[in-house]
Amino acid sequence: MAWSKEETIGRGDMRKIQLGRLQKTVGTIYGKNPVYKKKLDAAGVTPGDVKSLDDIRRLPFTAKGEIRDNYPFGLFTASMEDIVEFHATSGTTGKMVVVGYTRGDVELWTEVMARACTGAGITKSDIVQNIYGYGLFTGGLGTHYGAMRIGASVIPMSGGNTQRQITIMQDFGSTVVTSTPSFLMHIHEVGEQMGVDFRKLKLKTGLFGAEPWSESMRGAIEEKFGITACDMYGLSEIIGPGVSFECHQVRKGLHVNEDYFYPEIIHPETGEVLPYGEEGELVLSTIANEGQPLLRYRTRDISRLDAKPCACGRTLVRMQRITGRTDDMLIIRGVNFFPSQVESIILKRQGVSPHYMVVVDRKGSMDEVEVQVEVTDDFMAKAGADVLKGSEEEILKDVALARKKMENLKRDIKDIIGITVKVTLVAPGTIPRSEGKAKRVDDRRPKDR
Ligand code: DLL
Repeated sequence: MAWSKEETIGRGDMRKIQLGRLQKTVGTIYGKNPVYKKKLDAAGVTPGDVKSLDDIRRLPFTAKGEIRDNYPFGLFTASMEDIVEFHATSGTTGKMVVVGYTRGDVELWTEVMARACTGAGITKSDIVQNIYGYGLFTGGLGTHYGAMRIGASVIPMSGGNTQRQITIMQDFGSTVVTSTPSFLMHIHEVGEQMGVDFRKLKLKTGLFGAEPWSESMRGAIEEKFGITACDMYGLSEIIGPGVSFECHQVRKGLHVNEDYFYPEIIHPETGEVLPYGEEGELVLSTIANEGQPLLRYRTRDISRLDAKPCACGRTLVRMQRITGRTDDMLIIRGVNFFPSQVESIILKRQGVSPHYMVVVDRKGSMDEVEVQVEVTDDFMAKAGADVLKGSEEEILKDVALARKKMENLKRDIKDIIGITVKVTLVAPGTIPRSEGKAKRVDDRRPKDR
């Protein structure tokens, strides 16, 4: 599909669009939502104060807790007559975060998701197997709307049903998969046991997101499936998937649909706005949403912005792939530790699979970390065969090799992340698989810390 003109306009023109939309959004919110009005009054700002884009810094941040505190519809600005769809995220604590969409919001969402699909190189000739969950989660429907808009044929699979996913891939000749990276890896694992060679299927492209994943995971997916894997980012509070997307030509950073979502990077502790290029917490303002616009929403996601035009021709600001979340960050003996960092370390080593779990516990007053990593089927089969053969020499060799793997991983983690952890190798299939977002941390420390 042809690109939207906003994807390639000059920075000055983009800023004009953004300012006009921001002013309108602040005016609407102030006029229509009493909770927001009170908040803006308390901060001493009125809509008239937003005269330039830099004035956005005068507006207060919005935190996830505020949406929860006003559960379910307290931050809506549109009336229920105009709301046509709901989505929600459950999260791990407290009430759900609910989002309401007007017809205009669904149109906007469809547009940004069509951009993401086109960016990934998907066309109307493609058959898209959409493995994101349909329901309150935004992944399924958002991807569905965008892929349909560009004229692709969408298979609304939703998550789960691993074997059936494989059958459909084979029988329908899916050319695109849209999924969380972890679930696609699980599909691969099950398929391998069934003797499926995914590289021989018609798949050529994948659109991945909804959880942190690394460049090494991209490499592993591309190699195992013989596809080009593109990243896509979003969150329910802002719209769902489609906030930003990678282009298949360059794949260096995700193009932010900034004519709809205005991005800033702040220092997570001080709230100070950081210049482009510096890493910090991503803050997004919706500047065209109608149902529940959010000003300066703190995503907790860590990224960096880059305004240099991309070689693909798009001029949209790019955000670097998400490296972690400020609230996922574990502080272990004073060192900041993002569990997702473990993934690329594991993927660089042979004989272990990218299924891992970070277990944190407290022994006395010390926090201790155990990284459980699965060995591959091949490694397991060889060791098992040696045990059956009763060949003492071979068994000892296997044990030595396993010990070396643990030592190597432990050293890599110490070198790259800076903390000493215990590495345990576990049998294939031991770490629980997820059909949606993967759970990588098991924090067993007492809650009253
Ligand atoms: O995960 C929306 C989505 C669906 C995005 C499908 C991409 C694909 P939530 O369930 O509200 O929405 O979760 C949002 O997931 O704040 C990030 O922490 C994380 N996340 C989403 N996309 C990525 C990504 C959807 N590409 C939260 N890389 C966000 C890393 C991601 N983390």
